Amino acid sequence: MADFSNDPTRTGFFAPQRFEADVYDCEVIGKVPSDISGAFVRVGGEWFYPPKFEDDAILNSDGYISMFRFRNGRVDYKGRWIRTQRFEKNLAAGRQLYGYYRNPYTDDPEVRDPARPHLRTVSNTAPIAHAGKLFSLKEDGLPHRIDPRTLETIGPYDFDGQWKSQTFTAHPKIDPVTGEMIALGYQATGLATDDLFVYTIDAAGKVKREVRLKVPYVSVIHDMAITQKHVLIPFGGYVTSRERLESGKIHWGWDASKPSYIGVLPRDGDAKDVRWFKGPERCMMHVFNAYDDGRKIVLYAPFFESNFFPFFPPIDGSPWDASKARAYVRRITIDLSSRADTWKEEILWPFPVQDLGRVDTRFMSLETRYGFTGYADPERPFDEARAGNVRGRVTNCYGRFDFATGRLSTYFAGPTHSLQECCFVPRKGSREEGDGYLIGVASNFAEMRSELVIADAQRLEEGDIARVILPFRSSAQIHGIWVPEEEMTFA
Ligand code: V55
Ligand code: FE
Repeated sequence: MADFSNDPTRTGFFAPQRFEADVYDCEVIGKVPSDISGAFVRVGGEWFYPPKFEDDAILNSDGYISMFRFRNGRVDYKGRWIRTQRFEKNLAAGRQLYGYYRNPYTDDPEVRDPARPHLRTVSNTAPIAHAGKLFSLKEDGLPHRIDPRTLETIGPYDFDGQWKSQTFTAHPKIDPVTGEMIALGYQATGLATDDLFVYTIDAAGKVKREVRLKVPYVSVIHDMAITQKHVLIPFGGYVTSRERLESGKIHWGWDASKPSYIGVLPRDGDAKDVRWFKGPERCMMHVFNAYDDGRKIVLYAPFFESNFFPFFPPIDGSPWDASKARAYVRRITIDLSSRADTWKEEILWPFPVQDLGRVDTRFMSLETRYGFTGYADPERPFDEARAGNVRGRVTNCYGRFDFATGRLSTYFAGPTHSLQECCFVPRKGSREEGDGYLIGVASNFAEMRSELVIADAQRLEEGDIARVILPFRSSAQIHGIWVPEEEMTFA
């Protein structure tokens, strides 16, 4: 048997609990503002059965969707497994049939199907709500439709046959002006293929445009950004190939010699219009937002210096370097009037942050002033005596990073808490950027339970207005979204 005793994803706070949950009218410390109405929907992963390989990636764990449903100052919690084909097959077999992260060659013979790798998705990365439908997403497969009231899985969705890529990004972007959803699928025609399909889906949920591109090299294209005029496609460093996968390795390796890229595609353009801008070694996972500024594009993103993921090892056999697995808030400026194929990059704050950056999504694709993300403040030490179960990195603060002035406002969760990705909730009736609440789930290591914290996004220093208590450790979130009340009524 593999020894999992030191693995923070299988022991301690994030040890799998395997159950589905309903908690009605959760216990609250403080008072939940009655003007918050809708749901905080979260997707993450948990091992239902242990992985086949002890060095597998936590990114390969089974999808789990949960929500905090806000109504009239009360909150209900619900959590459900995402019933992918893979989940059902494992459950029927009573064991883990699937091998390494995105390597179908390592699956048990009865489910091995390298020609259709998308069928083994765990759908564990992010939710999105668009055109009256709720989905869970992972970049190696199709969206899974979810019933927003029950969180039951309806099944994979291909937009009435109009979505032709095998895969769909975990980070589509919704244009608040047009209501369109811009999304991409990479490795669109199969394992390790260099096909990238970019789609515009109209406000009614119909595919309106498709552009088929080739990538400079096959890599993780985890996130994307949109402006009013452009689609941005950042990636870098990770590599794979058919040969790598056939040899039984985990999907990605890190190649420090590879440049990073940002593809810029006009939203009304074709494949011939894409420009690939090139930069230094970078691990480009998540973005805050981007916008057009005349002939320039400004992108705010918390990119890492180098490989963030220890389980995707360097291909040259060198050890993973924790000191470079650090994300900084960056401003990237791309000058479209220049013939140069590179960008300008500034680090705006000198300390590392969580790379799970959020903005007020009413301003997605438009000029934004505020980015929100977690970070570790070393001035506020962790209480090791009371929180002995902590492993790995601690994120004790949420920051509001003011890109215009360089000011940082901070919410501190306490000396025994670590924070997951935050989410911005607009205040009812407000139109001003950043007017609303900042919410997110904290791991309380002292009590071994999860707590949803709610703070005023314009008064983070004042601490939380309310904490919603779960009497257990919540399944780990990767990403979450705010779904306003109006959108919770759909089927
Ligand atoms: C990420 C997460 C994934 C994945 C690839 O955070 C990249 C980045 C949870 O799954 O499959
Ligand atoms: Fe992500």
